Amino acid sequence: VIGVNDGLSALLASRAGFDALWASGLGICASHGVPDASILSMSDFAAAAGRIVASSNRPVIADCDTGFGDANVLREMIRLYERAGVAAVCIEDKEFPKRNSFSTGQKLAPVEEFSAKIALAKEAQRDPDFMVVARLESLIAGAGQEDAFERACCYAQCGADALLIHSKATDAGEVLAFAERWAAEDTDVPLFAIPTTYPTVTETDLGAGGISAIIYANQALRAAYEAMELTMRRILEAGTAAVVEADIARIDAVLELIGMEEINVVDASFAAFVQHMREERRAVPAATPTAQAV
Ligand code: SPV
Ligand code: MG
Repeated sequence: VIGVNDGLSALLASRAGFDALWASGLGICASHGVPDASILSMSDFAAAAGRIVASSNRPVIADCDTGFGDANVLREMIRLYERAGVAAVCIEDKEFPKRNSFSTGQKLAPVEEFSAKIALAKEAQRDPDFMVVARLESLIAGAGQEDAFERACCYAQCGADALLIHSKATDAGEVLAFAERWAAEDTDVPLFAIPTTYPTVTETDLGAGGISAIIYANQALRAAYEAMELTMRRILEAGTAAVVEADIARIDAVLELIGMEEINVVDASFAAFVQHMREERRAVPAATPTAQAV
C-alpha cells in the first residue's frame, strides 16, 4: 500500500501498480502546508480523500487520525468517508487533538473509549464491505507490548476489520514480536504495519512474520519534497531552468497523466456532433409559416 496525498500522487500510485492507496494524514497536511496536529478539519481531510478516490483505480484506505472528535463526529465521519468512496478508514487510539506519531506529546485514549468507538464505527457503516482499521499507538506512546496486546484484543472484539501496529523503532523487532503474539491468538483479524523508521525490513520478512499489509506511508511525499527543493535551488542558483530540464518530467508526461488526451477525444466527438446537427438542420429547412398555421 502506497501513501498518497492528492490527485497527482493517486494517479501515479495507480499506474505504478500498488494494491491499495493510503490517504496519508501527514501527506494531506503537508500538501496544505500545515502541521499534522488536527489543524485541518474533517471536511478538509474527507475532500482530499475523495480527490484521491476519484484519481485512483485501487481501494483507498483513509487515514482518519483519531476520528476527528467524539462519538457523534465519528458517526458523521463514517458516512462522509463512505460517500467519498473509500474502501476503509483507519483510526488511531490517541486523544484528539492528535500529534503525528513521530513527534512529541503522544496521549493514548482510554482503551474502553476507543473500543467503543470501533464498535460505533462498525455500526455506522452502511456498505457491508467497508472496513474499519484500528491503529495501535501503544508502542509509539511508550506504553509497551502488553498494552498494545490488550488493546488489540479489545478492538478485535469490538469488530475491527484489521489492526495497524505502529512503531517508531529503527528496526522491525517490536512489530514482529507483536505479530508473533497476535498470531498465537485465535483470530483472523489481519495486521498492518508502516515501516517508516525501520525501512530496511523487506516485505518478505514482514509477511513471514504475520503482517498482511505494508503501508509505505510517506516515501512518495518525501521523494517529492526532495525533488522540488533541489529543483528550486538549482534554478535559483543557475538563473536558468536549463540545468534541471533533463532531470524533470516532460510536460507531455504530466498532460498524459492528468488525462488531456481524453479531453481532446471528447472535444473532437462534441464538435462532430455539433456539425452533424448543423447538417441535419440545413437538410430540413425550418418550416415557413403557412396560412393554415397562421
Ligand atoms: C500518515 O501517513 O499520516 C500516518 C503514518 O499516520 S505516519 O505519519 O508514519 O505516522
Ligand atoms: Mg497520520
